[in-house]
Amino acid sequence: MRRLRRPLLSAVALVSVLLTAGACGDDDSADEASDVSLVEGVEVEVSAIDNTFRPEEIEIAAGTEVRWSNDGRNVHNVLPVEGEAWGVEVDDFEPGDEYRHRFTEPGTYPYYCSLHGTTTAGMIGTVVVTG
Ligand SMILES: [Cu+2]
Repeated sequence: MRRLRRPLLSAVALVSVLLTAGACGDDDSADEASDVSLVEGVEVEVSAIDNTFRPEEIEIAAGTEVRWSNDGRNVHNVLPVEGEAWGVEVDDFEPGDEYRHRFTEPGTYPYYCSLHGTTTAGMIGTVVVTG
């Protein structure tokens, strides 16, 4: 039970640290974010448990950062159904690990865990990014 519910302040602090640090290895969206107003101080969390993403679908404004945390006892991954522009592999997403990605382009981004699901069933999730 490492991951207790965190107060919002903590999430804001985390985002601030990331922004201050400038280079975040997990967030590869910075380059394409120049013409999008970033949603600062907001982080939407998806919890990966065994074996479901919770919530399975989230809706966010473009520029918002999503944090996936592995709150289960198994390794998982987060793979986009289309492309390889984001996502995290099992080695970097063991129990207790987190992965962040900032979505800057409106659209629907389905994803899945290839260990416990397919692109259409099982351990799947969707990020809906509104403009
Ligand atoms: Cu999984």
